[in-house]
Amino acid sequence: MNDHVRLVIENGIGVVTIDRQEALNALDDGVLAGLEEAFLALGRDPSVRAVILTGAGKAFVAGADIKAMAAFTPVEARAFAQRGQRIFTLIEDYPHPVIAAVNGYALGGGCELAMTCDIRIASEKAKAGQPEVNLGVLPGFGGTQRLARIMGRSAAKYLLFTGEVIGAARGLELGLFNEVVAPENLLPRCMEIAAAIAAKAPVAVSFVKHAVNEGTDGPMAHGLSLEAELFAGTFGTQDQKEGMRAFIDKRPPQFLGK
Ligand code: CO8
Repeated sequence: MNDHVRLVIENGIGVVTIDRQEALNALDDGVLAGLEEAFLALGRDPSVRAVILTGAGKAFVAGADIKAMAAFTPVEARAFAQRGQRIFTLIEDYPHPVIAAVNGYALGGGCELAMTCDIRIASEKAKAGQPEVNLGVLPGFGGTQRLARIMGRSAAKYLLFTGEVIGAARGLELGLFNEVVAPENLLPRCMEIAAAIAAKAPVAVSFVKHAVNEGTDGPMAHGLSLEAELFAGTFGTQDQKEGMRAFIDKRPPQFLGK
C-alpha cells in the first residue's frame, strides 16, 4: 500500500501488516494513509472473506506518533483525531470480519486500532493499555468509547484513569482478547480462524457483523427489527438455498457469496 503498510490477499484472506518498526509501528500520517488505502483496496476485492491486521516486529502499534503530535495546536489535534476516527470507522465497518493479531505492544492508538477489529487474538507477549493520561491527553481514536463497550464502563475507566498497561492474561480476563496463544502460533491461529470464517456463507457472516455493530448500541427493539430484516435478506441469496439443501442432502455446502 505504502512504505509502512503491506497488504497480501490469498485464498480469500487479506493480511494487513503495519511495518514502521523504527517507531514501534506508531501511527503517523503515512501509516494512517496506508491503513486507509489497504481497507479501501480490500473493499474493492470481492474475493476477500476475512482480514487479519497485525504489526511487524515487537509491537502491534505503540500508539499514535507522540513526536508528530507534540507540537499540535488544538485545531491540528482535532483534525488528527477526526482523521484517525474516520479511518478506524472504515476498518470497523469493513463488511467482513477483521481479526487483530496482537503480537506485542498495543498502546494508546494501537489498542484503539485493535478495538476496531471484530476479534482480537493476542500473543503471550502482547501488552495493551490506554496510557494517554501519562502524556497529558486522553484517547482520541475512539478509546473511551470502544474500551467501555468491550469491557464495560467500570473496567474501562480503571484502565483509562490509571494508564495501566496490562499483559495478555489480564486482557483475556477483561474480554479485550478472545484468546491468547504462544507467539509462534499467533499468525497460524489467526489464519485458522480466518479460514474457518471464510468457509461460511459470506453474506450471512457479513450480515452478522452488521447486526451486532449496528444493532447493539441502541434499543433492543431496533436491534431485533434490524436482525429480522437481515434474516429475511438471506432468503434472497443462493447461499441460503445451498446451505439448507446441503443439510438436507447430508453433504457439505458450497457457498458462492451471493
Ligand atoms: N510515538 C512515537 N515514537 C514512538 C512511540 C510512539 N507512540 N512509541 C515508541 N516510539 C519510538 C521511540 O521513541 C523509540 O524511538 P528512538 O529509537 O528514535 O528513540 C523507538 O520507538 C523504540 O521505542 P523505545 O526505545 O521506547 O522501546 P522500549 O522497548 O524501551 O519501550 C514502549 C517500548 C514501552 C512501548 C515505549 O516505546 C513507550 O512507552 N511508547 C509510547 C507508548 C504510548 O504512550 N502510547 C500512546 C501514545 S498517545 C496515543 O496513542 C493517543 C491516540 C489518540 C490520538 C488522537 C490524536 C489527537
